[in-house]
Amino acid sequence: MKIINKAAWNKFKDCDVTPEEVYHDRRRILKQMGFIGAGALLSSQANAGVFDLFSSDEEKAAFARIALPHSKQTEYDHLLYGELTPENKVISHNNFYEFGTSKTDPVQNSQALKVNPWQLVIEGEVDKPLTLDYDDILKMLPLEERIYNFRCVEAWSMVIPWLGFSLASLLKKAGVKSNATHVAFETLYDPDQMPGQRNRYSGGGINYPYVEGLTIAEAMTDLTFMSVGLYGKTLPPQNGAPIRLVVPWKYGFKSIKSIVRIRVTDRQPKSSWNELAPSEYGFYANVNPAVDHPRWSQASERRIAEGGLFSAKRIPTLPFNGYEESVAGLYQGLNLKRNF
Ligand SMILES: Nc1nc2c(c(=O)[nH]1)N[C@H]1C(S)=C(S)[C@@H](COP(=O)(O)O)O[C@H]1N2
Ligand SMILES: [Mo]
Repeated sequence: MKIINKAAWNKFKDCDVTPEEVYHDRRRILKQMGFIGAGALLSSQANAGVFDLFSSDEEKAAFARIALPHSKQTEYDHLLYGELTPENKVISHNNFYEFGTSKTDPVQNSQALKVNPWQLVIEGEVDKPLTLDYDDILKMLPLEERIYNFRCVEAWSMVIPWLGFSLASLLKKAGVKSNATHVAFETLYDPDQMPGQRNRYSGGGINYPYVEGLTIAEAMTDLTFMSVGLYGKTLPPQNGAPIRLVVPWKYGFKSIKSIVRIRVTDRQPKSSWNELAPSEYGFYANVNPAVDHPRWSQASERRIAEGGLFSAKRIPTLPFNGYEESVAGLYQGLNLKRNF
């Protein structure tokens, strides 16, 4: 990873080209910006100026995906099954009901989402409540790449190289009080930007904002990840920019996107899908091939690859999505059929 070269940036900014020339040559500039590894270390103001030169939302989104410096964390790699899902699939086949309920709605409707400036509040049963802005989110902790199996409750799956840091390392910055039992998460609520939040039908019946929760033991285990990027760059909006949760041993709906609030609490928080249909979606939502969804089997899954969903290969689903050795200990004595 190249670190931004300040001289190169100044040259680009102050050179003689007019905005029109820049505009017409924007594809080359996008490439050049990528080449110098721009973004992560630029001030958001400098970013905003260049951002305005790009006309379409797709171009803005392409520019907005900034390369992020990171190290690779391989501790869980031996638990992976299958190859990496191609990036174009990871960022075009999504569930993000705030932008519509079909798989292609999020990529189509989310490109103008304003992720910078952003505010993430960490509050509740903590010693030191925190308010993080966009730059804090990307820079306050060293970024790791972790490749995880990802399994949606709808029985499709991917293998995704995420960038981010453990939730535990973030919560330690705020200091978790000893009476804490759970952690609650909340997605941005902004119907002006999120068409799915404007009425009950466009957003799949969810009572927004989308909320999720974990037990404190789940939150503090190392596997639980806060993602700020994938495939080496910042998250695109459709995957939950600027920051989302990734809990790889649970069904995908637990991995809440575009988070604005993390509240450490002393009671079990609400979970949007559990509220909507408690007989179908539990609070724990651990991937479990032995407990079927009332309307379909969870014994196997379609692994998304090149080609359409229905050309995807069917593979068996593993207990805890393959992470049994890392997390089964969290549930000792718990009846996993009842607590699905
Ligand atoms: N705020 C919010 N978070 C969300 C969702 C959503 O609709 N809204 N969908 C969930 C579901 S069902 C899945 S499978 C994953 C999909 O993540 P991906 O699109 O990055 O693959 O996001 C989860 N997080
Ligand atoms: Mo999902």
